[in-house]
Amino acid sequence: MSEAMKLVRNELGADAIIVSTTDNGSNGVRITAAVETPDLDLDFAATNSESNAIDQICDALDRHGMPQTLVDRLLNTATTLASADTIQTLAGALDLVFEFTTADMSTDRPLILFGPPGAGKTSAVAKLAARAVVNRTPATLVTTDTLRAGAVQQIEAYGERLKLPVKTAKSPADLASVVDDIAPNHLVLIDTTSVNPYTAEDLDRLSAYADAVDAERLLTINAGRDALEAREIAIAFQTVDPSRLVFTGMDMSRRLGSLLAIADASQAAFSEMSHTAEIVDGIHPVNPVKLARLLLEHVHVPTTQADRRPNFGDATRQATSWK
Ligand SMILES: Nc1nc2c(ncn2[C@@H]2O[C@H](COP(=O)(O)OP(=O)(O)OP(=O)(O)O)[C@@H](O)[C@H]2O)c(=O)[nH]1
Ligand SMILES: [Mg+2]
Repeated sequence: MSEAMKLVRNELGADAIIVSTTDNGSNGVRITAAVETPDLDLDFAATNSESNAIDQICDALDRHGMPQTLVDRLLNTATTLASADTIQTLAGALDLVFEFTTADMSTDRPLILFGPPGAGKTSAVAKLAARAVVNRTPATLVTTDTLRAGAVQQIEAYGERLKLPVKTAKSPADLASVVDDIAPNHLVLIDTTSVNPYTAEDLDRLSAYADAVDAERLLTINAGRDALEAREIAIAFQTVDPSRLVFTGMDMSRRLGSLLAIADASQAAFSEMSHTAEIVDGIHPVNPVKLARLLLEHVHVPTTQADRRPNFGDATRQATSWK
């Protein structure tokens, strides 16, 4: 036995723990020993971090308030990714559950923005136009909003500041011919009259304009809505078949459940986010990591001014900014 013990110590070191011993009579003794290796310690720590990450994601999703079925889907997906990094785990789950595509700023197709009243449509058109100016892409603004008092003047003011042409279309047929007349190397950005999503007449009017041109359809909605209400709004807008989502007012909202509820119900891709009323550098593409950061960031209540602003790391702030 003492000889066998010496062999165990030589093989496994002084920290070896004897699990069992058996006397095999004339055949000698059998000793079963074990040792805790540093590798085993590391594995154990990683497992803890992974479940920590899932707990943090669970807390964050709860706090943002969103349909339970969606929370379950994200958590199930996050669990399969099994990473110790909370942001990466949530980003991975968001990437698998939702689609992310930035607004196509090539001049191939016009972009038409629509959404409920005051959602930030006209400002978003101007913000995308400002991006085109920075990228040196020629652009033309078109508005079909000839209904709201002052709407044409508002977009003309943006056009004047950005030194871009602004055109007005009074009917779907008019929109088709206005867009046809614009030089093909121009990015065409189309603003629309606001739509009450629960009014068939409003939705029909919007559809008629959207169908008049072959444009990328961007549903524009301000953040901070009740998630269930937002979901119903997205379902109502499905008749217009949006392909991308623009979220505005990100600076005025800490509960982001409505964003995920809208993306889930509309089946449209996360595309752009605006976190300021300023036009220049006022809109940014969304990707899974940015969205994950926002969802996790907003879990704590910010206490300083610096905390209040989401960190859009790749944003290059321009020298001039104006509303
Ligand atoms: N803080 C903040 N304000 C915003 C943002 N986007 C738009 N706004 C402000 O929201 C208000 C409404 O914006 P508009 O772009 O006129 O909204 P709209 O959807 O075109 O409005 P209607 O055409 O009347 O339906 C304006 O005062 C904008 O400056 C944003 O991301 N953050
Ligand atoms: Mg408007």
